[in-house]
Amino acid sequence: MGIPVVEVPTKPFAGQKPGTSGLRKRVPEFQQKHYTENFVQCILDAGLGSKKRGSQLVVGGDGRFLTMEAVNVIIKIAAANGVSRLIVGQNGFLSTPALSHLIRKGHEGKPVDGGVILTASHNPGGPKGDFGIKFNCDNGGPAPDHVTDAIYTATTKIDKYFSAEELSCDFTVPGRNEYEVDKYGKFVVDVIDSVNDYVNFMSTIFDFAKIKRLLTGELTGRKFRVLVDSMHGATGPYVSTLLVDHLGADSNDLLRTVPKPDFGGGHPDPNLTYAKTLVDKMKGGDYDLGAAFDGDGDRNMILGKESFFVTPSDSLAVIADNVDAIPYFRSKKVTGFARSMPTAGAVDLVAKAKGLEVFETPTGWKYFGNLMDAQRIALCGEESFGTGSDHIREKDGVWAFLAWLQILAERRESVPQIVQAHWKKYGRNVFTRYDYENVDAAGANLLMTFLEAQFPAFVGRQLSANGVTYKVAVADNFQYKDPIDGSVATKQGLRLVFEDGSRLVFRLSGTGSAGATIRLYVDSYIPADDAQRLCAPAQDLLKPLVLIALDLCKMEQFTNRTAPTVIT
Ligand code: VG1
Ligand code: CO
Repeated sequence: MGIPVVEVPTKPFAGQKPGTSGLRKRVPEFQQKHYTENFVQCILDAGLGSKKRGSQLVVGGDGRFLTMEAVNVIIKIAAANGVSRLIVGQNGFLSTPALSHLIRKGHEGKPVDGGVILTASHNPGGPKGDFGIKFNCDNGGPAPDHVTDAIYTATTKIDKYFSAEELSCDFTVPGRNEYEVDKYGKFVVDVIDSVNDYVNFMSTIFDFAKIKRLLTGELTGRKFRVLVDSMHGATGPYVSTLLVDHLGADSNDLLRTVPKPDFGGGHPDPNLTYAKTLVDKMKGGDYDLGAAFDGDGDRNMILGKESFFVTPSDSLAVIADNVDAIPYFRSKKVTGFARSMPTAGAVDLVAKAKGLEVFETPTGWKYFGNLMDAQRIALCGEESFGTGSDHIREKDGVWAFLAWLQILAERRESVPQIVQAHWKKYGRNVFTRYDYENVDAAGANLLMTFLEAQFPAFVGRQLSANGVTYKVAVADNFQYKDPIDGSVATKQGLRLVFEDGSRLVFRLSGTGSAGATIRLYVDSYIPADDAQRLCAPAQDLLKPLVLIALDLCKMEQFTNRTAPTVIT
């Protein structure tokens, strides 16, 4: 007699619709009876389909509040649905990039069919914070729209889930756990070390010896100091092992490396607002490179000496321009790059110069997956502090930081020198994003409708502020046709493209858990030969387009907000 499979009657919950990156809600919502169970059952049914029985899945997350409970639910439901094996990070802990890698790597010679990631990424955690569940497919990437749509449809119809209620698994200790489950037979939970595989993988992508020589001073005769802020999120253990054990950095230069269920009360979002501690410490000038990462470890912020801020759009373009510095890229054919639509167009200019393809995709990493699988792109990024390559199918904060270290070891120039040289070569895409968080959803929708209605009349119009004039070349609601499978994503953001390549984008967030968030993206292009303005403060250069944008959308009238919640 094995562990019994129990059929539990349930009812659908409204709103279990995955957004830009999984289902994200406040913790109390997930704590409702059957809420998490329902969603997990739907992931297994609709996400795996006919592959469900006998499948192998990786499970883990950023360690936020509710992680342990959710892992327990997943183990019991997986066992009762005929899943054959779960590979679970110790304590349910895995960064998003590490999890993506584990899916792709396979397990003991057998392919892995997908993974469940427990995170709300950069959203705050704790009993009143956010929790999230995301399904990734067998390529290691976030499920594409047709899969998340199917999961959502299942959540609207569910009337029962299956659970091996009596199964109890201690996933705080690495090792194999075997069970006999009624109906399905053997069920295995392999609890694995959360850090080793990822660290080993990084050592095959980068030249650790050379990075170590940079950090210790052997390369240049001067110690190169880094300052890293893990914001009590998932990257702490990875960064400690990599930097201290492998690359010779000083452990005192690693901040907030202990993962906490509530991120120490902070907002684990690596930008100039929420990673202020790092920004302030970098201002002193003692450190050459600073980096911060988000809750689940897929985002990164890069700072140079004295807090010189590298915009994520520039970071992507600089890495693209220097792919040859990174052993992984040298060992393969780099065929193209991609960026999400709101991301500034800096990488496009690099692709053009190198004669490579460049793709513009909707917001969200899931849209890069097909392009990577088809080997059309090797590197991609988003303005929202996401950078990554086809080594996995998620963005990867620690990877981006190591990429910068490798480039710095190769070029032996400072971060500002490298970025400014880049502008002098390609021109500069000055970028900012204004977020209006938690605004009234009706007002936000009205703003978008109001703006879109005017679009047909915009083309050819000249818009001016502070003595600068921009002429509208394109005004549309962005639509993307995936060149690999032909699927179409519509209504991905309102976009105004100007004749000089500058752009304005208006979009509603798909990751919030309450109200609506309006994002305004501003990308202002300064040509390389405009020596006077090229290296001027970003704020000054962006001012005219920001004023134009706020006026066009009547931000204050529709939202009652005179200023954004966050500027990045
Ligand atoms: C935001 C970002 C988007 C990113 C997504 C997930 O989405 O804008 O670029 O892919 O978060 O990032 P939205 O819909 O709120 O604008 V993470 O680090 O939360 O997995
Ligand atoms: Co994240």
